[in-house]
Amino acid sequence: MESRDIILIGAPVDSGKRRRGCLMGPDAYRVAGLAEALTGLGHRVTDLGNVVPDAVEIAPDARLWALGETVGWTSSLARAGEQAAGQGMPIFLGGDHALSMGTVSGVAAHAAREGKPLFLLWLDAHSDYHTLASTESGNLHGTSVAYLAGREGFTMFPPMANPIPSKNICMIGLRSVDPAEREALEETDIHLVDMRAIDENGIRAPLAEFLARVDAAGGLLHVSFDVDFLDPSIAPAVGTTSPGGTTFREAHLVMEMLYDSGLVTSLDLVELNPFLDERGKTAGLMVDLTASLLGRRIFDRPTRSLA
Ligand code: Z70
Ligand code: MN
Ligand code: MN
Ligand code: MN
Repeated sequence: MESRDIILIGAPVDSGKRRRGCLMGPDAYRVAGLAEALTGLGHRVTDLGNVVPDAVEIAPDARLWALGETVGWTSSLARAGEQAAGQGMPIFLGGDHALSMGTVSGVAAHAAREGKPLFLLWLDAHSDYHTLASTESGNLHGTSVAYLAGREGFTMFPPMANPIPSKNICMIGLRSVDPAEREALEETDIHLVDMRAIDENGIRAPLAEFLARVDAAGGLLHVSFDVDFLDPSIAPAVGTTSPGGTTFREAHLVMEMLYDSGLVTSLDLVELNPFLDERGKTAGLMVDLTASLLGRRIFDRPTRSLA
């Protein structure tokens, strides 16, 4: 099995929405044994500790919650992400989903330097495709993909120097999309896999199709894994539960397929709120899923026939 250099980077971002607690996420992953699980699979693991946000001077905006803090995180995490992507496979321990504006823009800068296209797999109940103008909640964790895709109006943010083409983005697990997001998404080439599609056709085919495109393009692949991709019955540690999410089995299959593809070059683990967890259940599941993404398996396939 291929052994990788994995770099853990804590991103205790809690500014992307009003409900607090995601800042405890990085330590919950550490306590749940993420580094040990990955070392046990033969990987080399370095934990760089936690990033802090840059200090920025931005006037508060009554419509946008904690704008300055999120802008500060975006610039500090972009630097950390670009640097780590040059040294191994970064795993960003969130923190809420606003952190991806920084981590993915940093990884995108690295990909551009390598001359390779970056692909983005967004595993989430939500599309996080609001602009600063369209968000009704003012919660910036709901705007990350719009920023990364280069949508207009993020004027207070660091310019997105390497926007990700919409055809390189795939969202799986969708079940909570606001009307303004939906209208905008329908104008793009973003590959949209909602829960109905998963119910009707399974989760395997659309993921396999996306991975084949990444492979054919010789691309780098960033996976952004929101805890609410999972059904809240198995992953209760999220601020706003969204029923009807993916099952334990679907999620493990996704992770195993990602491992088999050999394409994943960086990963965000976001929206874990340990304050809302049940005896570490969600943190432990996220560690197990990350282990599946990095090679943990029941048997090597194909399974031998007993006949
Ligand atoms: C809604 C908004 C959101 C969680 C993302 C939801 C955004 N579209 N919520 N992740 N948990 O507020 O913009
Ligand atoms: Mn999200
Ligand atoms: Mn979400
Ligand atoms: Mn929200």
